[in-house]
Amino acid sequence: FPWKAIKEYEEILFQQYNGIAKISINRPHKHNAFTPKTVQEMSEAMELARQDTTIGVIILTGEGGKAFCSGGDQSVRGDGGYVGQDLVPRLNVLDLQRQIRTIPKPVIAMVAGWAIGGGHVLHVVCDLSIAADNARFGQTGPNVGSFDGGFGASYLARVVGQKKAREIWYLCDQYDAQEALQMGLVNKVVPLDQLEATTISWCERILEKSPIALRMLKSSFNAELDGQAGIQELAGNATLLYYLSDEAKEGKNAFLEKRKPDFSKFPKFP
Ligand code: 1HA
Repeated sequence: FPWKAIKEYEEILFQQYNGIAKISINRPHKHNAFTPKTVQEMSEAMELARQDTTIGVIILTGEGGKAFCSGGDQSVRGDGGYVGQDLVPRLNVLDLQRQIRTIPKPVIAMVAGWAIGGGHVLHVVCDLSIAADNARFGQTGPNVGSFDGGFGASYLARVVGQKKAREIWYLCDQYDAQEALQMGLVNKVVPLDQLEATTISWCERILEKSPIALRMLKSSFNAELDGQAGIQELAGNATLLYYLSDEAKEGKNAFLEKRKPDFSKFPKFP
């Protein structure tokens, strides 16, 4: 596919093709483990994809075909988090997880090879996951001295159920693509050489749909789980729709024209 670079980064690729943005971790020598810089670059790319009104869907993936992401780079793990060039320890992947969930466009994880640890959680929080037949899924926290008790626990349990989520974390087993499909952890499994074509075809089908309907649905799925923050998202979309109406425009116009608003012609729906 003729991907075009949107912006150059050091640890990720950020490209677009026909309304699809692709954010790809580019550290295949480490199975695409992330550093604070990788995450900071992904965060910026996600925000650019959000602001770009020509982008309707985002693919999250890893380069090389052997790994989606193997979690935090353990070689830069310091006291209190993962350490970058500024020597400050960070757990900034948690902010990226929230961005993935709140961006009002579908995010699809395109998983080849390892999706492990904090890398597994990244695919879990995506709207959809498409796996190659070589994909392997699992958490490692209790083996390597870590845990993700946020979306990594509670949202995983919403996806695969409490028993399975506890098994995944307590045993730290690795699951193949078919097992992942069976437990509802991924939407589809395809041969590795068809992974990108299938993912793009899903993106193209999504891009044919009503963007506001998709936006409302994403915030509706979130609202049920995310409490006040989830309701804020859903309500923000209600405000967006209201602003598009003549009724709301009457209020704004009256203010600017320094007159009393006349809402009398608008129906009081039953
Ligand atoms: O839990 C959190 C967080 C929780 C709360 C808030 C923030 C969080 C942020 C992050 C995380 C975490 O991600 S903790 C979990 C960290 N990740 C792991 O424990 C996975 C470590 N990797 C592995 O277990 C294995 O590499 C593997 C099962 C994915 C693949 O095994 P394989 O095929 O035998 O490959 P391997 O030889 O191990 O890896 C290839 C190269 O990649 C190795 O480098 P080399 O010896 O060739 O120089 C290996 O060291 C490197 N590598 C792989 N994963 C990581 C890594 N290097 C650093 N960090 C890694 N995560």
